[in-house]
Amino acid sequence: MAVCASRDESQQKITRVLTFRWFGPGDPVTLGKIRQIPVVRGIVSALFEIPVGDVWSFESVERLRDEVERHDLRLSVIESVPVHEDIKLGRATRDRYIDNYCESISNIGRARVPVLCYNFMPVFDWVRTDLARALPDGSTALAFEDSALRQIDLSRGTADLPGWATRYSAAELSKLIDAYRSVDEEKLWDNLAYFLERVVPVATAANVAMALHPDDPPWSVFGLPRIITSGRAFERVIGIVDAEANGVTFCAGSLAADPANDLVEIIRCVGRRIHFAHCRNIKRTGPRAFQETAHPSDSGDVDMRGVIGALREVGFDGPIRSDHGRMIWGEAGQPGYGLYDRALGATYLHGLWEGVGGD
Ligand code: DNO
Repeated sequence: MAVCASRDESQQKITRVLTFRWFGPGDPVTLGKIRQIPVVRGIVSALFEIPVGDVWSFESVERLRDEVERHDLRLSVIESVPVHEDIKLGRATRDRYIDNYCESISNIGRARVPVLCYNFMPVFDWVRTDLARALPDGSTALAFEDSALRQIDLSRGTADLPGWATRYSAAELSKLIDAYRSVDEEKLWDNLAYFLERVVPVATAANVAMALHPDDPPWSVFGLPRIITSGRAFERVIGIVDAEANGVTFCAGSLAADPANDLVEIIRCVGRRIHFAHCRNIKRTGPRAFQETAHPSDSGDVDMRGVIGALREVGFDGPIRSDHGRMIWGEAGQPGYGLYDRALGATYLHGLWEGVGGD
């Protein structure tokens, strides 16, 4: 890779902590249960009820933080404050939404939450074509196949789409997808740069580390542009605004879906601009096809020991979380976000970290 990130020692203080995603008071995986997982001390959460584009008030972030702290855990990461489509599309109305975003960042900083994870994927967040693929051991996992994605009929809106999608009606969705016809990859990069140039100084002042999540899967879906797909893309992001607060989320599973991505090399190159790590595993099952697996290296294509070793080597000291567990032991719940397999993943990741000499 051409340019490596400079190791700027003036990095703001983020503590390395093993974290767990919590979807708020309605999550059946309660804070009380999370507290019983050995080694997990941090929570990753968000205010899911706030409409995209609105300001997150200080009081609302503070309430979330206090609820987490009542369980003797700390709110380590906000994942995510979603970026309004008008910003990604570069519409004239974007400035208003960027101002709101800046205000949310300031409030998150004031509430002393050190990391903000976000993404810049047009229309859809992560996408899968199967939420319960049966694995040989009797568990189920999320899976993706490009050929199956092509069978999904978006003229029915997003109702049929498995995954993490904002619910759009058929009419809204077709208007939005049409609007992206004039936004190619370079235009999307321009719109990302416009956004970063405005939000990063605010994040720096608020002591919040911005952590851009890679696109999942890391290629175009439904003909929409996707740009955060590789180590090269990460380098380009951190070069847009050369400030410590402008960083990325290293998501092993998202990046590994493309066999061209060498995870260890990406970590070495991006270095201290990795502010947050999602450590999950996948197994590639064909071209543009994969299924998720248990976290250990021998379950899938991610060399998790190599990933953790490289994070340690570059001096990573941010939050880490296990991600997208399988459904095991008869657990029913939100696909990818049950308790058991993610908890197994967390203790495994902690063991690897200890094994490479981390504290
Ligand atoms: C999937 C997650 C993503 C992630 C967002 C970040 O489970 O990793 O939904 O939260 O893309 O904005």
